[in-house]
Amino acid sequence: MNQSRVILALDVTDCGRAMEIVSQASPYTAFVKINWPIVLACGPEIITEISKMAPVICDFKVADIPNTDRLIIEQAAKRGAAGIIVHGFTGSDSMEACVKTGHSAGTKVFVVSEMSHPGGRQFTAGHAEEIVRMAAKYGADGLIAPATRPERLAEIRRLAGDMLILSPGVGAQGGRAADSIRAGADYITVGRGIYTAEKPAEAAKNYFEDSLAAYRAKKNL
Ligand code: OMP
Repeated sequence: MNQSRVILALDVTDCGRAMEIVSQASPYTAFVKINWPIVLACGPEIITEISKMAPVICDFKVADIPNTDRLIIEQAAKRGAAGIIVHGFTGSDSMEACVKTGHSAGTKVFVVSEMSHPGGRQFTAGHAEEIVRMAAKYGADGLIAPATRPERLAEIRRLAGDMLILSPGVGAQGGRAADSIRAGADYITVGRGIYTAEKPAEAAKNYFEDSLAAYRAKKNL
């Protein structure tokens, strides 16, 4: 992995174009995050294909009973996922199953705390603190917290201790790279801001530079 603080959200359904963007942007990205659109368009082999070029986070927002969570995470890990994103609202037994399965399969587990879109205020915001505490209790590797609300991101950071924070909402949703890192994110997640840009590599480089400068300043590096 390089020193990048950028996660590329590859929500692209043209498989050839997706691989092109990964190869152009990979010098500037720490992880490639894939979600259902690309998996449904290109098949689950895409997890393995992209893993050859960059570590892949499977953003499957796993949210089920413990047994189903376990089966999903095992399959993603088998395909090469370095990380998986799960929901926390499913409760402690599901959380425990996700973390246990992920760790025994060698996959990091990231838990959604508060979502970045306006609707994220409606239900997730009111339970984010409880979800953060539960994720910490069961040993999750990190959290997802909104770049669109730096004040909420800062509050989640305060409760998160050493857990990683991955922060979506930079670019198309209005969040800013440096603000998110300063508020407490370890990584920013950027989709449309990179893959719809005329020059994705250039866009990725800009996010790379802004986030890394803010990260170094925050860590006194
Ligand atoms: P853009 O809005 O195009 O930059 O994409 C953001 C990416 O982050 C998408 O893949 C979303 O599914 C994901 N995301 C959010 O936007 N908000 C959240 O609260 C959580 C996620 C996520 O889990 O990554």
